[in-house]
Amino acid sequence: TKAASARKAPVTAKALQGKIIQHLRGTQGTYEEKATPQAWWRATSFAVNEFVMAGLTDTQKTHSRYDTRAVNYLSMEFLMGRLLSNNLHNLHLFDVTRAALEGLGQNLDDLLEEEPDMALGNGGLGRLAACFLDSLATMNLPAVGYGIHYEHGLFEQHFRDGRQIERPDAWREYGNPWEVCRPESAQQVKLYGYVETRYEGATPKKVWHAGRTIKAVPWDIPIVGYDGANVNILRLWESRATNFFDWDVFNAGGYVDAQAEQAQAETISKVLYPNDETDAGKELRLIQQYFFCAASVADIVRRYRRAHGDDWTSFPKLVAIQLNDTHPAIAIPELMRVLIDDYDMAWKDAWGICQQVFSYTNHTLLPEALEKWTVRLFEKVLPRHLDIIYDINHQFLTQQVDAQWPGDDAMKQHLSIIEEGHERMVRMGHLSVVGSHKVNGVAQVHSDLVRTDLFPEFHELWPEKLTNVTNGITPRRWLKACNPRLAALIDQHIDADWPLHLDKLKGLIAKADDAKFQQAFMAVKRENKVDLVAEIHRLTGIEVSPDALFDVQIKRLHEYKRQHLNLLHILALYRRLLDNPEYNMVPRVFLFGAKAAPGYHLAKDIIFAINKVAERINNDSRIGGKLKVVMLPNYRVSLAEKMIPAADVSEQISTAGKEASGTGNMKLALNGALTIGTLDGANIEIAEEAGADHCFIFGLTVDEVKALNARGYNPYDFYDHDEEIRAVLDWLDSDYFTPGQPGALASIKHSLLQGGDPYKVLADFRAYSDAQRNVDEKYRDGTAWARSAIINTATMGKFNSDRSIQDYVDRIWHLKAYPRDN
Ligand code: 26Y
Repeated sequence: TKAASARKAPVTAKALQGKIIQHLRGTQGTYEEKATPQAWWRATSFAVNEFVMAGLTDTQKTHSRYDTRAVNYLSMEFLMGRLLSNNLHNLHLFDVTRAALEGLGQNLDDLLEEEPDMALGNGGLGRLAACFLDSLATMNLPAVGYGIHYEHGLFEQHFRDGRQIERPDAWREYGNPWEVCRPESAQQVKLYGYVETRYEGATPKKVWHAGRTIKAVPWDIPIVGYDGANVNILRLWESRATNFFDWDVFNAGGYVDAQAEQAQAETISKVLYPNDETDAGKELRLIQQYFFCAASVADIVRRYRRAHGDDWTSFPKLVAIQLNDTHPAIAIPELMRVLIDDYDMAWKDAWGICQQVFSYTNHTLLPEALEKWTVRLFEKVLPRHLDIIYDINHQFLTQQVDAQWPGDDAMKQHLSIIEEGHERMVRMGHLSVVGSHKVNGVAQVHSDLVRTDLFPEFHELWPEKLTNVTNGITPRRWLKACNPRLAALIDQHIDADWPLHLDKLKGLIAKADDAKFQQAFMAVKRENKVDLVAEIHRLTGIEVSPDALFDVQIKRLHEYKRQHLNLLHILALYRRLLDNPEYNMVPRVFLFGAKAAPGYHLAKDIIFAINKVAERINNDSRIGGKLKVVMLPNYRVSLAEKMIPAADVSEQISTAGKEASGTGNMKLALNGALTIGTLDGANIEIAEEAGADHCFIFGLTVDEVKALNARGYNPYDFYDHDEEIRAVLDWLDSDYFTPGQPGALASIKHSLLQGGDPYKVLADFRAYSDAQRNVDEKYRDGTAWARSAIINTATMGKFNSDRSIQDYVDRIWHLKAYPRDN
């Protein structure tokens, strides 16, 4: 026991100091007395990189020696966050690096803050991809992540007079020590143009004459597994102008035009689209999708052919491709195109390969997030792929659908990949289901709804295809690295290899009633709160007390996630306190972190409202500091790592049926926060694991929401009959929170009344308020709270992303682990 933490670092502090100094002088061109914290961070990262690269080389040799089957995880988003701390922990270099730096007069914690977040994702979907890469490497599974090397990740959020302002994120303005450019593996990607049909042999041949060719240059980021495991790669494609197409223009005096072409080509990987869940159907986004899918498919085919040449029989045995939502669905017709057009494979054989290779993860049921592209746009950008999609659709409708439902034209229309209407559309979800052998949802209730509500006919047609893989999170980043105090306490009581076998946390259940352990556990929580108090003050100037209950809602801003339900309840508390200064409540700090999509006006208004309400409440001396509200700016992975260890309460209050899974809910519970939540997404499974006594479940269930919709929901029923609801909504509409600007917050009330309250905020308000009363009461009983907090940490083993990955391996990928030879 305690083996992992006792494991010796692969280097002494002294030797490491030498490496850091060498990089400071040799690669940074500076020296100890002059170096900035940035330069120290870089030098340290380069020193660590020597160990990373050694692991990478060993792993790659192993994979090629055994000709391993691998999964290729295609995702538009990888929300990696910072890498130094993670890599130090996974390599068991953290303590020795701290010591080495101390000897050089540097503090590791300070240097870690120098690293910009790698924010190449919006939220849950992107962070899930990052957690999965950590697990795949840790489990020694051959895997490559494929994505886009965005020059600008998710925007930086500032507040100006309480309103969200976006600034571009410049994560690699000064280069990034973790990435390696691989120009030798660059690919060409074609776009636009037209398709010619050549009648030469027995079957007519289609030839795509592209209008443009773009170069895709790969940047590799090593993904370090935990505890001496493999080092896999995340390969991110950057778009460049091809260096041969513009010489004619150039030589004819078109130097400036040639630059314009270059700028256009480089636009493709310029910026991450900041929308999650609302598909705007923009041409550039389709081009981004195709760009990285085409480059990735070409790379996968190149790797295969290096070992197998033109013998395709092993291809489906060695290649699995996972589609992270429908965003990379264009990879399906792209692989068809490559096999048929470039390698002369028969249609049937190519299709057989595709269906064995692809699988698709669905992350949402929200209709506005289901991707559709107009046929017109497809025809313009990807004419050959449109042909192929028509062929796929024709085969599917005339063979499979007609066999199952003979002569049923309504069913054909319903299941067709092409949606008929005044503008014809390509349905990417349908394409993904038809082209994959497995389709999974991301939590049990979500997968059930995928089967019953989203794709019921597909489920009838292929009863084995739709399945569930409940999401998970990596305990290395989300407990060991972000909460070192709790990790150290856990190490004292159970085997130190819990970061690999998270079920071992169950060993803490026996300590849940132990007064000394309770005390130690809550002392850790309090120290984490003290750290966060300082950070809150640094970021906002607001002073809060670590003795208050810390109530945390951190996630993208969305109506369905209902930050405004939380806000209405805060207003109710404030009103109760003003009505009765003796109103009995535990002092509470409500903490928010959330970015709104720049074009999502109501979401931005909710941020504005939270900030304005916070301003008024935080400066109201009448309520004796019992209530504080703070929205921290620029919520991102590195800020989550500071907030989660300090949370007492985890707000997971989406309308039932709307949050596919949630993963923040898992991180917070793992760090000892108690969930207040609806029976939605993974909350259901969290409550099952922790036990109902250790969570605060409230509100309408999925079935009750459906029934309410069926009989007709009228939010005025609640506005008219619940005095408190009416009072807080009217209050928001006054100028109390925005002096001199009455109506500045009117859009919220408007959406909840005239707008019909699509997310049932008012219907759930009373139940939520009652559940919050229970939170308050439990917190007064320190022992009961400590017990529940411990039980939450102890029972979250299921939500290890290693378990999710094992489920993918067993049900979908069928991979074998290959520990590296060294
Ligand atoms: C189509 C485009 C606008 C789009 C871009 C990003 C659509 C959706 C997204 C991102 C979706 C997302 O992050 N979904 C979340 O995935 C998590 C991981 O499975 C879930 O836990 C979470 O419930 C879900 O909202």
